[in-house]
Amino acid sequence: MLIYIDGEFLPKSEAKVSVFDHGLLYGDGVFEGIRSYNGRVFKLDEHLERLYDSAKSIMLEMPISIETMKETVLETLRRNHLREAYIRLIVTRGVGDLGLDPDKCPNPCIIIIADKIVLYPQKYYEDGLEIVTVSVRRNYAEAINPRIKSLNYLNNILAKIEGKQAGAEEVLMLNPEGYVVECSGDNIFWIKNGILVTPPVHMGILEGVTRNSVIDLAREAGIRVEERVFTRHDLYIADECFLTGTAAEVIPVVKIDRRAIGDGQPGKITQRLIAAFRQLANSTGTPIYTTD
Ligand code: PXG
Repeated sequence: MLIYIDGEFLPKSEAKVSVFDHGLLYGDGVFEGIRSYNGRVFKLDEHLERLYDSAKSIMLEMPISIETMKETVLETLRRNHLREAYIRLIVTRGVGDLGLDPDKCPNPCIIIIADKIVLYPQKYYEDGLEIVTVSVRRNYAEAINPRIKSLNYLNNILAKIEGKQAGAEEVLMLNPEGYVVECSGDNIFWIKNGILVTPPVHMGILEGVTRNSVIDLAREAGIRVEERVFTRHDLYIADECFLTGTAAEVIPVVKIDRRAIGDGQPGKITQRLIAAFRQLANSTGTPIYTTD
């Protein structure tokens, strides 16, 4: 495996960062999780735009242009001969001293890891997931804004730990006001009387690339989509529920806090959107190899 790190492609054993890197010392940096299907990178421009927006928000000046970054991501995939991949793009504040001051870190560090994708078990898509609400709240937008895909994921990790202790693969997170926002690494949608609902981004969520694709696909299919505030009660009485994320794609939820959603089976609209998303992911994207 060859990993891109600060202008070089290095074998895994040699791809290392300094212990003085503020990404390690403070979680000071931003990242993206991107996927390629069948030799094409899915929604690469959207992921890069979110990365550069996250960097701008934390006042991290990107050392290379978005175009160069795009080409470097593609080159990393080529060097690893990958067609179906998971790409982790990381930009840290870089090396500084032991203090917090980001101004002491003149050179951000760019890392691109491209690996084979580990797929979720097929049974999750067929049977659906059971999720539970955790006590850990999603961050206040005024603290670490969830719209920033920052290297500081402790909030989500604490939620994940709590979920695993309850035997759940994914967890439902509320914002500080108690409204449903998202899961530890996925966005949430539900359907009632044919209307698809998901929280608006200002509620304190990551604006998922998969989320946005599913909203577009649903609208194209003539499904009404509403981005609005809702509570757990709305979820409990929903007809269908599903999660979206780069790794998960679209995954049905059949039980929330021990309550069966609808008839306790993956819903019809959910199944249509799973198929529509797979079709989109397998037929679009930036070609990695020019012969494609
Ligand atoms: N919400 C959060 C908090 C996320 O971290 C998503 C939603 C979905 O966004 P995309 O753009 O992927 O549709 C994410 C992203 C993992 C893992 O290993 C998952 C994410 C990030 C990092 C690791 O499960 N999900």
